[in-house]
Amino acid sequence: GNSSDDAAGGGGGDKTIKVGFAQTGSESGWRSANTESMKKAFTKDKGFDLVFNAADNDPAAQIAAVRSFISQGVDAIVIAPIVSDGWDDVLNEAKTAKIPVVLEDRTTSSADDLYASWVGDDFKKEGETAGKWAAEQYGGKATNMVVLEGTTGSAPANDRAAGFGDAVKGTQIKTIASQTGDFTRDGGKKVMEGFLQKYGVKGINLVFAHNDDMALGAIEAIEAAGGKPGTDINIVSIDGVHDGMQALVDGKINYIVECNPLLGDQAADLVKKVLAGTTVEKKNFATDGAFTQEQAKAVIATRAY
Ligand code: GYE
Repeated sequence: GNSSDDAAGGGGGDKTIKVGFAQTGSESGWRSANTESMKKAFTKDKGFDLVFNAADNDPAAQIAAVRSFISQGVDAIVIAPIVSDGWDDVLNEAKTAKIPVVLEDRTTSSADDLYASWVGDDFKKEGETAGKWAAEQYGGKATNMVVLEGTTGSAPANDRAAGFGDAVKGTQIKTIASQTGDFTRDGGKKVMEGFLQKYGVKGINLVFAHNDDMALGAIEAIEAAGGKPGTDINIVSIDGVHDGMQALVDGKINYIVECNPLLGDQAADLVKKVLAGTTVEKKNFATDGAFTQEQAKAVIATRAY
C-alpha cells in the first residue's frame, strides 16, 4: 500500500485508516445494499482508504484476500465470512501482525478472542420469526414444505434453519425437501424447478426461502409450472429487499422477515474505536422487523434499499 503509509495504525487525528474489506461476493440484492452501505461509510472524506475485495462466494479466495490485506499492511480488516468454519489460521495471522479484525454481517465459529468485534443481524431470531408466522398460518393443517437453503456452511443458513425448525416443531408442517440455492435467484429457481418436477404444484404447500432472491427465483419456477405463487404455494422468506417487498405487495410472497443490510456506519465506527483502543461490545445486533402483505404495502415506498 502507499496512500496511508503514514497511518501507523492510529485511530484518531486526521490520518487515513487503510481498511481491507473482504466481502462475500455479489450473490443477492441484500449483498448489493450491504456493499453500497460499506462503500459509503468507508470513504476518504470519513478518513478511510478502502481496499475492497469480493470473493465471488469462494471461501478459499476470501481467505486469500485477507492474507493479501495482511501482507499489504492495512490498519484494519473487515470480513463478511462466506462460511463459518476455517478462519482460525488467517485470524491468528492477523493477530500476530497486530491488525484488528472486525466482522460484519456473517459470523465465524472461531473463538471470540480472534476478532475485535462483530456487527450484524440476529439470523436465528429471523428464522424463528419466519417459523412462528408459518406455524400460526399453516401449522394446524397438513402442510408440505420445501426449503431453499442459503450457502451451505454460512451462518445465516445454519441459524435461520435452526430458528425456523424450533418454531415449527410439533406443528403439521412437514419438510419434504431441503436443498441449497446458494442465496441466488438462479439457484432458487433451479432448485424449485427440481422440487416441482418431483412433487408437482399440488404436492407443495409452502416454501421457506432463506433469502428473498431465492424466493424470487422460486416464483419464476412456480409460474412456469402453471402455479400461482402466494396462493397455490405459499412463500415465506427473509431479507426485505426491494424486489422481495414488491413480490409481497403483489401477493406472490406471503411474509418477509427483515434483515438489515445497512451495516456500514456501525462497522466504520467499530473500526475507529478498536484502533483508538476504545472498549467495544463483542457482538452488535441490528434490529429487524417483519412484514405481512398489508404491512408491506404501507412501507414499500419509504424503504431505504
Ligand atoms: O440474507 C442473503 C445474502 O449474510 C445475512 O447473505 C446475509 C445473507 C442475506 O446473500 O441475501
